[in-house]
Amino acid sequence: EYFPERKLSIVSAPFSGGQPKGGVDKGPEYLLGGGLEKHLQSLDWDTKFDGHLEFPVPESDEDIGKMKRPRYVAEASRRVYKAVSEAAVSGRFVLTIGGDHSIAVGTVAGVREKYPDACLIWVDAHCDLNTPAATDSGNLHGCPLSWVTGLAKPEKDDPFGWVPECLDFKNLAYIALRDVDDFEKKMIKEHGITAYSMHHVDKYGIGKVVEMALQKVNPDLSKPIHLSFDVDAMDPFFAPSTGTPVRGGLTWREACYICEELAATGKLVAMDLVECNPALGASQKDIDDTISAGISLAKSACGDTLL
Ligand code: 5AB
Ligand code: MN
Ligand code: MN
Ligand code: MN
Repeated sequence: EYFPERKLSIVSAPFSGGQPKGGVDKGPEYLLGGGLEKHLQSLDWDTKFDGHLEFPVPESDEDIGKMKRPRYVAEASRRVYKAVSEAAVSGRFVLTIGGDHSIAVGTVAGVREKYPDACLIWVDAHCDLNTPAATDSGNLHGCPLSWVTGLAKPEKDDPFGWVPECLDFKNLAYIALRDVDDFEKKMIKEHGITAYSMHHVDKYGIGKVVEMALQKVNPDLSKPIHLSFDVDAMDPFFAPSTGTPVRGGLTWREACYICEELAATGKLVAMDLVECNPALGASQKDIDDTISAGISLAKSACGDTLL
């Protein structure tokens, strides 16, 4: 058991520079406003929240190749990296709230500072594995895993030069995929990455999929687990307020189940909760639903057993 004293840090990363839509930087405010801390405290966690990280906007930030806002994103994720590694090293469970998924460059690197062998369960409609050369959109929230896995090799003076190559493909498992770019499909095959799409969720059921994912990347549960949860993994019916919604996703319960099951291993050391965008959605209800879904995921990951 990693956290007998149930101490937890909330790292707030209100960042939107990894994609073009405003509002995802308001995710943390809404999650906290929705009572996130209180809910975790009611599960007996001692929560520490030291305010929102700040991300300086560079004076000029020309595209580098296809990369949009490369300096802004690289510096933001470096700040997330520092905050996350500090929280992890202090012996607390680290809950990082975003923000767009580009901040995972920082969470993945930060968590591995304390837990170098941690496996990563990436729950998302997307793989977020594009390299700067392969990305079609140039949006860096679609690329975070390329640097930490070493797939992308920063050149000299590249703003992402700070990123350590810290994640082995054998420690990565995807769940809920359904919008995967050709390059990413190729990488999954070439590197033998563990990947369960919605097809697998339908075929085997979510219980079996989580079991198989753990069997692949953490067979005897000897390693710590880092969960990176993009709310667009859920079906837009449950989490409509997100930047890149894709139909045919996880139900509310399937999404919570993943978190519950990982919590039950006793090996979960960190969670990212990203891509809640309260500026999107057709109504107040869409926003409220997305925020409550996010809070439920965090509660599930923090050991809410329902009974
Ligand atoms: B998210 C796409 N693969 O690279 C790209 O929401 C989508 O963090 C990326 O998963 C979605 O632009 C990034 C088409
Ligand atoms: Mn996504
Ligand atoms: Mn994502
Ligand atoms: Mn998205």
